[in-house]
Amino acid sequence: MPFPYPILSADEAAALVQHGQTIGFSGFTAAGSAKAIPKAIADRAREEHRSGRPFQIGVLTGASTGTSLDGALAAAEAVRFRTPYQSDPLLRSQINAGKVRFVDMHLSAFPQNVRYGFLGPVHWAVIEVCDVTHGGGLVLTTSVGATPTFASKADKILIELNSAQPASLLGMHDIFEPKDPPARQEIPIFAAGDRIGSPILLVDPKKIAGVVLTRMPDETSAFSPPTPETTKIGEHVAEFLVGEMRAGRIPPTFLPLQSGVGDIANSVLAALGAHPDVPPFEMYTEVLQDSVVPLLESGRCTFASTCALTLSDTALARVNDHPEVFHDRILMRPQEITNHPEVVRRLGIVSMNTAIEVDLGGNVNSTHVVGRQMMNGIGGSGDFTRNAYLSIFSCPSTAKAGKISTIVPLCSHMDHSEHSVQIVVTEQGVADLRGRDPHERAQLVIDHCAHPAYRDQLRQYLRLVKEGHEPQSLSLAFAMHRKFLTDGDMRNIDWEAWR
Ligand code: 0RQ
Repeated sequence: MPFPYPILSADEAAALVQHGQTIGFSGFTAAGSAKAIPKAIADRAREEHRSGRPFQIGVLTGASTGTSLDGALAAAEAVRFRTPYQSDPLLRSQINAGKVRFVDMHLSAFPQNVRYGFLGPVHWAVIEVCDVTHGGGLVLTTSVGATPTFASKADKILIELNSAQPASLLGMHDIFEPKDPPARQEIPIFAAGDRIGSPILLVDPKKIAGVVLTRMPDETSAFSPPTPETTKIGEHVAEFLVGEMRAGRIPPTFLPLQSGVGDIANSVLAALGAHPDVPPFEMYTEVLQDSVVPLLESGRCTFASTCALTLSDTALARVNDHPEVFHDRILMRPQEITNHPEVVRRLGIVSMNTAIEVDLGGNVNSTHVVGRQMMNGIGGSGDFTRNAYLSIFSCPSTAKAGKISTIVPLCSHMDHSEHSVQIVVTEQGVADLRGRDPHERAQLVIDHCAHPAYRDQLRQYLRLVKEGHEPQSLSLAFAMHRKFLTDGDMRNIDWEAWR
């Protein structure tokens, strides 16, 4: 039977896209991101700009992407609007310079916000697949993200059929899109491994405008080797969870784990896997990173439900080369399902995410440096934190060679409030804030988590703000941030001078 869809070059596909349109691209982190068509759209934008014509698009994705997507489009100044999450350095600088409108959104809510029409029309879905059938069946690659929603909402679909992604990924996806209110029903996941949907994404074949043949590996960046700080944080988290199990607050069979993205998250999982008293565990998470691959092989991690395989080339090759080990132990689902508040609460997930700064009340800033400069976005951290059985945030106690304390009187931007954050961990130790009032919380955060170079000045602050339910001073709460902006260093503050 002849191939049922027009085969296009990436340039021909890009030529179909018009200035001002909104495109939903596949991808959740660099895993499964569209690659060839966004690069060609970037080239097209450059051409248009050279001819004096405007050309910019709205970019929707599952989460962050690879360099061929956000990086290439940003370099061509082709992004008008971006949501829900990004981590590309150039795009970040354009967002912070006010050149790109960026909306930071909870990842679980993003697909329904698209379906509800809150973000306007979606003109195109650009989807990477490892196989496509005559009847519009798509086998997605290394992530699911928001692709099912883009495919159902978009006017037209362009496909990248990527032969670098093996067709053996078939069977690792669990595609399920909830109905919208008032027809919404429960999401019937009662254990991390419950399969509720289809291994194939079915789209209307009439919407497929063309297929671009590619051979491009995912652009996942390598992890840095663990540092003494990240190792210590990992050990603290593992010890804390073992203590919870011994105290009977975590069942002996353990609870499913969610872990954020980055080097700290990678170290925490490695430490949990290595701890002799942590029993084999499941993951119900949104990103599967390298450290989980050996744990799945050894049986320390018995199942991983995820939205993406955010793996280095070598780790991904291990998964692809050994389907007999991995295929029954991994399911990739849409972000709406991996991060769904209902499921997170029901399964009793232990959530572990990373903070930029934490304040004395236990509020967390995950997104904005000194309250103004966007880093990446809230991602899925809020979906898990607000609904977890136990919500843990970790970070090194200082940043920028000690000039910044990540423990501050009041966060300069608030993503996760004291009502959701339960445990704070730095390389210094663990502050368990459960059942503690604001004054007790402040003391615990300083004593257990602040760096020794900052403890005394934070204690001085507490002595200045004894009154009230919240130990805060409206005139001094941001004095450490203000000192950093003036002197480039938060250390050795003279509180009276900053009133
Ligand atoms: O800067 O890169 O210039 O060295 O921030 O910090 O310590 O390397 O940590 O890479 O894990 O990122 C919160 C940003 C942490 C990330 C955040 C500087 C620091 C460094 C990175 P350099 P680290 P990580 C699942 C869950 C939100 C989304 C989320 C994140 C850089 O984890 O985006 O959790 N989280 N999603 O020097 C100034 C401070 C700082 C600071 C750190 N207080 N002030 N700079 N830095 N603290 C995933 C998804 O949702 C897809």
